[in-house]
Formats: sequence, structure tokens, C-alpha cells
Amino acid sequence: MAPKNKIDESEKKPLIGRVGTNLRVGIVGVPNVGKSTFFNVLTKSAAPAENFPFCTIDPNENRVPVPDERFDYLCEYHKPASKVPAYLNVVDIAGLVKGAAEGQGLGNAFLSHISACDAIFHLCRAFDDPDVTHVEGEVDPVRDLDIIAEELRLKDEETIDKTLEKMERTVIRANDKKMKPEFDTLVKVKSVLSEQKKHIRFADWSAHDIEVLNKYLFLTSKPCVYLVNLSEKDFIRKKNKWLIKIKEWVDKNDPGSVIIPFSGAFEHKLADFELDAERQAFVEEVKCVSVLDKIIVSGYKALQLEYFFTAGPDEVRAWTIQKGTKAPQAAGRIHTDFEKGFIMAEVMHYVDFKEEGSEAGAKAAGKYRQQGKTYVVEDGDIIFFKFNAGSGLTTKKK
Ligand SMILES: Nc1nc2c(ncn2[C@@H]2O[C@H](COP(=O)(O)OP(=O)(O)OP(=O)(O)O)[C@@H](O)[C@H]2O)c(=O)[nH]1
Ligand SMILES: [Mg+2]
Repeated sequence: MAPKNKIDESEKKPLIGRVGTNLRVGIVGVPNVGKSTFFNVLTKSAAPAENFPFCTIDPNENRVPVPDERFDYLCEYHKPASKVPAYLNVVDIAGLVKGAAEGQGLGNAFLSHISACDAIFHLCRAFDDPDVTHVEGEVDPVRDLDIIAEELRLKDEETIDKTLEKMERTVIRANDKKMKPEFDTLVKVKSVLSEQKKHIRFADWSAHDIEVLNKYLFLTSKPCVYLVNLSEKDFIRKKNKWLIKIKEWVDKNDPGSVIIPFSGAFEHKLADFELDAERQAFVEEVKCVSVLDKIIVSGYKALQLEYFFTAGPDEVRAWTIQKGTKAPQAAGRIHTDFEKGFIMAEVMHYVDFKEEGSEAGAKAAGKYRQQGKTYVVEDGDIIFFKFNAGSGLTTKKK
């Protein structure tokens, strides 16, 4: 058996992607497939969404609360003066066309907008509507998925070629030993992109490789959630001829990624009901509910984010952290003093709190635990930090 304190290799591996908690998911797809329409209904925005390709040029950004019944329960329990949920930042990006990597459409500018995002809502159109123009003529979401995936790969290929060309001068010709490990990783990146013709996120990377990847933040290292825009009719009857083909494409090209069929038209209809009772009656009539909550949660998970709660009568709040964050750094999300003077975290798992019915109940059941500096915070933990503010012990309950 492995010694107890031996850290599992996979635990030590950093995550691929930008470090931080203010991460964004970008809506990406070919032009005129309903990206801005979806963005508007998802984030209650009013970005222009008209029937012509390249309606969107500059990215639109907004945030949307992450729905969570645990947060709702804590608010119901404490009835706090202030309620702050976690938020998902969403960016509506211009449509990409074939050849974007070489500058077609407004290609390169749009690709840099994707570069500023950390995960992708890859939106494709599976609804027929003779009035809504498709840049490629016929509706064919599988062809569109191919176009986007290939443009992202080509753009990364261009980036890596330029970088390697520059580095070759110093690393190979001037024998710069310091840069050699980074160069070696980039050579591997080049082989994944150009020879295996794969997206970067599907290769096997060491911890060092990931450090290098996180310096460059390649487009094809970003995780994708696939959103299939159906007509209202198909969404309600849960049938569309493209769904199986899209599933096959994702299984082959992006195995394990989430596919969520939705309908921009249906979601808008739901949002437009003035009275909740009317909306409810419609939902019952068609036996179909909104999938926006599911999309938001999937986006948040794709960013590899999670949150812990602080909860009391003043405030119930979700604090976004990256997976694997330890207690002192989690405390630092609230205030840098909490991290500097960290003494301990008193932690209840949400399920224990709910099961025991109160903090006192959780304490009596031995489920209110004192955790030290090495504790890795779990999603949904309810935490009360104790920290030293320099002049003795202070506790802070938010
Ligand atoms: N029938 C139908 N039409 C839709 C749906 N979603 C969007 N549309 C229409 O499609 C057209 C384009 O919608 P947008 O949301 O602007 O599409 P986009 O993907 O943002 O387009 P670009 O910004 O040009 O890339 C508009 O006329 C919308 O009304 C949908 O779910 N069903
Ligand atoms: Mg748009």
C-alpha cells in the first residue's frame, strides 16, 4: 500500500487554464445561428440579434447568477439581509466562418475574443427556418461543428508556428538552456496540433507541460459545452434528425463533453410571459421546461469553478474558488487578512447541515469540523474562518 502522506500524482497536476475566479465562458459558432438571441435570454440582456450574418462584431458581456438549491435553502433558513450567489460570466462573440484563422470574415479579431474566454459554449443551429439566412446555405450543424473546431485548431497551429520560429533562434541556435524545457513542450504541442490534428485538451500533459500551456492559453485547450439550438416544436417533442449525428460527432471529436439541446425561440417565449401563472400553465401544457439553469451550471463546471458558502443572518454568500483550493486561499477570497492570519476553518458540509437541521445539530453530531491549512475546500462547504488580525484572535462570521 502507498504511504498515507504520499500525494497522488494527479492531485499535484495543475488544471489547464487561466488561474483565477473571474473566468468567462464565450458563446462561439458560425454566424446567424442564434448566439446573441441565446445570450439575451440567458443573461436578460438586449444585445442586437438580427437576421444577418456578423450582426455581432464587438463582444457583449454579462453575468448570470448560478442557480443552486443549496443557496436557496440557506437563504430560506437564515433569511439574511444580503444574498450574494455565484455568477457565471458569459460573452457573446461574433460568428466565425471558414477561413477565419486566415482572416476571413473578421476572423483574427474574433479569434482573439475567444482567447479572452476560458471555456466555450459551442452553439450550433439545428432549426430550419427559410427566413433565417445560413452563411453556408443549408442547415447542417455537423458541418458547422467541423468548421469551428478546425478554425480553432488552425489558429493554434498558427500561434505555435510563430512561437517556435522565434524560439528556435534562441533555444537551438543560441543554445539557451533555460528555455529548453518550454521549447520541448511547445514542440509536443505542435505535434498534437499538426501531426495528430487533435485539440490540445486531448493530449496527455505533465505538470510542467501544463504550466507552459497556461502561459499561452491556446484556443483548443479550452473546454467546450455543446448547445444545439432547436426549433420550439422539435424541442417540445424532443426530436430532431441532427441530434444523433451531433452526439456521434462529439463522441468522436470531444469525448465526454456535455451536449444540451435547447431552443432559443422556446426560452424567449417563456421569458416573455408577463405572469408566472401563465408561464406555469404553458409549461404544464407542453410538458417541457427551460434548460437555461442546466446550461449555466454546465458552463460554470466547465470553468472548473466551485464555491463555498458563508452563511448567517447578515449575509448568505457563495464564494467562487477554483477546484483544489486550500482553506487559507479560500479565506483569502473574502479578505487578504483572512489568508495572512489564517488560524482554522470551521467547516460543515452542506448535506450535514441540512440533515441535522442546524449548526448546533451538526455540532452535536460531530459534523462541524475544525480544519487546518492543508484542508482542500469542497464545493458547497459552509465555512466559518478564524484568523489572527495581528492583535489577537478574531473570528469573523459573515
Ligand atoms: N426560428 C428561430 N430563429 C432564431 C432562433 N434564434 C435566433 N433566431 C433568429 O436568427 C437570426 C440571427 O440571430 P442572432 O441571435 O443574431 O444570431 P447570431 O448567431 O448572434 O448571429 P451573428 O452575431 O451574426 O453571428 C435572428 O433573426 C433571430 O431572430 C431560434 O431559436 N429559432
Ligand atoms: Mg450575434
